[in-house]
Amino acid sequence: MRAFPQATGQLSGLLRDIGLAAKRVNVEVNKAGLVDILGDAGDINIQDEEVKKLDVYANSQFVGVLRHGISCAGIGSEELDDIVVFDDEVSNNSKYVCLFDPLDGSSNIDVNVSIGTIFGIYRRVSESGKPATREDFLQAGNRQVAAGYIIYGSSTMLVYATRRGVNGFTLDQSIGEFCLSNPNIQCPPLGKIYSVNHGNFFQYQEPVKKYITACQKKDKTNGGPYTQRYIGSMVSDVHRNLIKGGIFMYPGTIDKPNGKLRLQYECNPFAFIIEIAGGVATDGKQRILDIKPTALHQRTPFFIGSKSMMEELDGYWKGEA
Ligand code: P6P
Repeated sequence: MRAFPQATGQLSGLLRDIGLAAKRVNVEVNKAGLVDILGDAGDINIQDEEVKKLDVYANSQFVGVLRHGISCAGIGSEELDDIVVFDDEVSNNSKYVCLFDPLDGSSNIDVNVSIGTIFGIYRRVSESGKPATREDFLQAGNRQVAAGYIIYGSSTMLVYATRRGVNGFTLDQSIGEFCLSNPNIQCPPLGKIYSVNHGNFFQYQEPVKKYITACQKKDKTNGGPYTQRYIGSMVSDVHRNLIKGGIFMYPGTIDKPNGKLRLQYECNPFAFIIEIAGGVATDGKQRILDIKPTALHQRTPFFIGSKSMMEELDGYWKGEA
């Protein structure tokens, strides 16, 4: 705030609201299994996936804090079919909208694998003083003003990026506050970890298969050997690669040419973060952040990570390697 005395404080307020919801979700995630919050809520969400109770709880927490804050005019959520416009006088005068996946990797809840929340924040393009509109939520990722994630793991971390940098905060449970633990995170330009679901290998396009095979053949003479790590929880896989260096891939397949991951609230936030940290994110052909969304829940093939590894992959896409 000192650096920007003209700032209204709305973005800081929005991030504080997200931190509050994250602390509440963290309490439930930490005791999942002890209370009847595990298992399926019985519903099927728009992704045609069984909705687990923790998903529903997490979604309600993020919608609730953002609706009652002063900084957000509306939200788009992986759990909700359509956008939610907070049509009240305070919200209609708020500067931002937020897109989020309230609990990504929820299929891992029952087996105690780390899961996470992913969010992206945009300055609204619709007229202030009036309700947010659909185009507020269909902006290209390069219009984000901030993006981040919370990882509910061995410790709970909030990592977020603005154009000034990427910073990580670890939840100190004894005081209930996120404390700066990872200032100015930079993604190492060289990595030795590649993350991909090998079960789909024979469904991937040739450039992807060639790159994966090249990863397997790395040794001490050409920057390897590489390690394959795939947790199956995107927040965990991308967070590890952000800190240690590496590449995460969720390519399109014969069955799902656009892959599985969602552009607006999974890929765009991570693409924003990784680029601010010095890495690269594409759909195989173009920057993720340059894609103009046409639908709230659209999917995209997703490749993200260390600059040098992404450049090597790009060589295969271009047919040069
Ligand atoms: P697959 C979790 O369900 C998720 O959306 C991401 O967090 C994760 O990276 C991906 O799906 C894993 O999908 O098809 O490899 O199991």
